[in-house]
Amino acid sequence: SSEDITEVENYTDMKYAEPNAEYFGKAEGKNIIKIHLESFQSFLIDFELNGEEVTPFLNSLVHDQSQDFTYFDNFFHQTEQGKTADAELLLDNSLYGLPQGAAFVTKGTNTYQALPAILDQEQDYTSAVLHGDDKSFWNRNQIYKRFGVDKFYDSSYYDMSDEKVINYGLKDKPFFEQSMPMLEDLEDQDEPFYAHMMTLTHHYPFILDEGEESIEGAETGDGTVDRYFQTARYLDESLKQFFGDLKEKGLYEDSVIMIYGDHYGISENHNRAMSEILDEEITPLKNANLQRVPYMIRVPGVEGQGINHEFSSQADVMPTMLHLLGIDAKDYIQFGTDIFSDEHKDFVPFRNGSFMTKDYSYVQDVFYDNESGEVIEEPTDDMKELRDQVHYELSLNDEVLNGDLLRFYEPSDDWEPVDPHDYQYGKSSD
Ligand code: GP9
Ligand code: MN
Repeated sequence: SSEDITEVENYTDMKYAEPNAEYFGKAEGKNIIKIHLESFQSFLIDFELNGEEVTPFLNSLVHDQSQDFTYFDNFFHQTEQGKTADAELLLDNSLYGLPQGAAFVTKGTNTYQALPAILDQEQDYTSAVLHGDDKSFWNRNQIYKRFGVDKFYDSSYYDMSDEKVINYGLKDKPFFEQSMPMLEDLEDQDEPFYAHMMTLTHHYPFILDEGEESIEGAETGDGTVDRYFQTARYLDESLKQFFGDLKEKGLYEDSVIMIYGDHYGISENHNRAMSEILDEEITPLKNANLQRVPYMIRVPGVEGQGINHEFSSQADVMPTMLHLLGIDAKDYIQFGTDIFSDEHKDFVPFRNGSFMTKDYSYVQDVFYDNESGEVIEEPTDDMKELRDQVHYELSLNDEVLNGDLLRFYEPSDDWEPVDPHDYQYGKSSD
């Protein structure tokens, strides 16, 4: 009911972080290219296998200051069973997924006030998702219409010949290559665009066609872990090619480029091989630490910070983007806070109620000291309060999704509820 949404609003108002004047509005009117790194965990950054970097291109974005990227090395995914779909929900809505199942599927007809719709209403952006899989996967074709995604370039727009496809869909190299004309079409319009590019090849079980590996795999004997590095390199090479193409077509310099990892690729079933790779035991605390995924952003005209160590997470992306565009996040229901704000809330809730801070972590009902890795036998009142707050936050989130509460929320007087009938996707008619 509207009373329930008021309780949520009171909480998100309390958590809200004021914009940082140095960043507020700096991306206004710029094209935004958001790149999804499938199953990419941050331990890959700077990781060397057999004395060689696995992801030299991404590493260069992190370390070459002249590229003006800011890389968040303590950024975490917060996904559950909805995997990619949960990450999408988090990034465009600052809402968590559900403890079970995928909200994309079970809450596909809810009311949302998502980033694509806000950018359209506030600044006339055209939004697009580009992905080499069928539009029905994860129920995207239904929920995107509630997010206000204007164009959905799914597999029906791409050349999906056998040699270009592996595993779930189009290989990343042909995906980026074939996406260029679509980006140019978006560029040709009068409005700025927000394009979401979703890669696919670096996905379990991490397979490539023969001759497409550029590096040897690892040698733990666990095929999943061993191949993980080879598909990561393939993804890295596809990005290098894509950046080259963007620059060539004049789409790079003046665009916001944002890169994020959606969720882990190596599950706890592979702890033995991972302990060999990392040369340390994979304890529950270590496993929580491995849930880091990359978040990198470049805003034209804004100096990159290099590596930023702020503890942050996927829920923070939407308020960060809004503030960069000069739109106050305060009007919207969001559980994350602006990463660049001095008031950014630097605790990271996981979907299962565990959470991390820069000093300590709460994993499977146990508090740990981050530095020593030791159990904190007697947590302070502050620690227990934060644990309770995280649980409260997650329960409010679930009320929003289960009660479809955004139906009762009006972000502003001139907000127009998104009408799914305004959107039609897919080249093939249905
Ligand atoms: C499929 C792709 C994979 O389209 O997004 O989803 P995942 O299995 O990672 O959730
Ligand atoms: Mn995924």
